[in-house]
Amino acid sequence: MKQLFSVVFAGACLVATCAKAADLSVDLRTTDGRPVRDGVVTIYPQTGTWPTSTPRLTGPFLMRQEGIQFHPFVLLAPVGATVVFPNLDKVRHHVYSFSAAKRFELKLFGHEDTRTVVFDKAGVVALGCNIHDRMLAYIDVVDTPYAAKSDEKGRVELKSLPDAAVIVKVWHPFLKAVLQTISRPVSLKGAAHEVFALDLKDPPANMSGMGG
Ligand SMILES: [Cu+2]
Repeated sequence: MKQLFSVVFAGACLVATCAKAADLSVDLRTTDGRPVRDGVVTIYPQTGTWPTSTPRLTGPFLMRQEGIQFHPFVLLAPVGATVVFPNLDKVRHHVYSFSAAKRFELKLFGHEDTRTVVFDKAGVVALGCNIHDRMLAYIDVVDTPYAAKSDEKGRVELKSLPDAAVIVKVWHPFLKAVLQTISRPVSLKGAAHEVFALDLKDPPANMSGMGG
């Protein structure tokens, strides 16, 4: 979907719409008003593409294994990022993904051992471990420089965005929606604030918790 978007609208960003001036804060809530952490907000132009931009998401990008869990539960990374997978446990892990955006496996590796994987395609990569079924985490590989993850208060802050008509997308692994994503058009100018109510399904029963 994101790829299609880029191809269809591959073109110039009008200079007038690309002046950087807007700040956007987004609050992610459950339908009964509780804050939702680990949601990812991405911003795309309604028409055209962002000009060739400096990626704002800077590494290192780490998905560590500690306490028989992945940390963080959701990692945000730009297309092309090299993600490091350090094992801080005394047991071995066998990390894999069957997701279309990146299929890979890191065969058994042990304590204080590290592997790296390059994520070269946008999309969500669900991670598991062949040894420990309850280990679950996600890497959201994004193709926009304007992206951020919600904190424990459900808050996302994006500074110095272009003044432009944009699509604000929200992804959360447990969102009941196609591709676990909902979106809304927003006209950015100056300071803007948006609230999204997310209808979430329950996490898998055997999940070992959402590591920070
Ligand atoms: Cu494991």
